[in-house]
Amino acid sequence: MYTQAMDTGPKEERQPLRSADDAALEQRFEDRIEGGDFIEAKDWMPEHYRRTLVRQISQHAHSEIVGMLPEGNWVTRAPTLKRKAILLAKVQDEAGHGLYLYAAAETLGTSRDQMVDALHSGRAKYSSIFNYPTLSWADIGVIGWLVDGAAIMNQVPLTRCSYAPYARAMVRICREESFHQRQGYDALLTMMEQGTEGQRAMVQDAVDRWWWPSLMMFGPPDEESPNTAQSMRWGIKRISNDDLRQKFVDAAVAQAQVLGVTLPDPLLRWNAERGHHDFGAIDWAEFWRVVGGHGPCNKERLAARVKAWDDGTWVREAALAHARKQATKERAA
Ligand code: FAQ
Repeated sequence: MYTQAMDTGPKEERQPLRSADDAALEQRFEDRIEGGDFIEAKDWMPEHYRRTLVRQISQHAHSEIVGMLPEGNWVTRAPTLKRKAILLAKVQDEAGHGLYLYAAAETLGTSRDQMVDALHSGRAKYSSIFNYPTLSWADIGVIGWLVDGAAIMNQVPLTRCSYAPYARAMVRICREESFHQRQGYDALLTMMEQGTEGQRAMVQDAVDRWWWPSLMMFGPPDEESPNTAQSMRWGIKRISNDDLRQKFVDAAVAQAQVLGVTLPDPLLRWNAERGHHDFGAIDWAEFWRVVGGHGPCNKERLAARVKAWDDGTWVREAALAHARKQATKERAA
């Protein structure tokens, strides 16, 4: 089940009696944030800020790791050696992103084991998008174009997140994500420009299935997003869910035209007054169903992660035994 948030304590910030020292520390923290300063791991921070970061960063890390599964499914069936090599590199990059992010979250005092346990026991969330199946090779291109495209839109502002270790991890991740997006778009362009009628239909079918879930990646509408206001005050999130979603839609329209695919939304049209595209209603009931554990692949994804963790026990044990042996040797030398 995937119904619970990261178990990092009660949602409401408890209000213990604050000493004058605490109040001064908090004021100084707020002033630093207000002044655009970045917070480092050893700096004082309010407990709620710490918990919010652990929640977001660990969920982000889990998303990268679970996100390897839908694409990993196609590594053995990539159509050419070149596409296989690119896909392998991409999936490995996602593993690396997960590791940077777990490391960033660990600087906040939560261990990797605790985070992994929260994922495996269903207490932690991961992105809704990875609970959808990859039915054809075109899905791999569309994941690069739309899913990585949405991820970049959301993650570039995180390179300016007020928590410096997260911001630093995001700089590297965003560089790699931009390669991911371009490889997906390139694979689709090849199919659309050089492919058969059947391949073009396959691309359109994949776009039809992934478009709306990609819009959901940005999270609930601002007025229904419990975390946005505070996260923006703290400079964790720099742009709201709805504003990022709108930027993504605006960018995708032109890219779809170049590709020659139709975005599956009859209400999608340019609004000159707003200077943005209007778009149809998102099925938020579907989003919450998927987040609540009832998407097409939730059970399969979690089972795959738990199995990978269990199968890797001997590797972790061997690495620890090796490290102990090395330490003993060094002490003896
Ligand atoms: N799926 O109040 P908000 C990728 C939850 S990485 C599931 O708006 P917040 C790379 C949210 O956690 C993709 N749950 O929350 C890749 C909260 O629940 P909680 C992941 C979602 O945190 C590509 C509740 O709803 N990216 O794609 C989702 O302020 C290809 C209320 O929401 C990140 O994690 C969702 N889509 O804003 C890998 C980026 N949306 O925790 C492989 C960093 C919301 O209170 C292949 N994260 N929820 O119980 C963020 O920017 C934010 O956390 C948001 C959500 C924007 C995702």
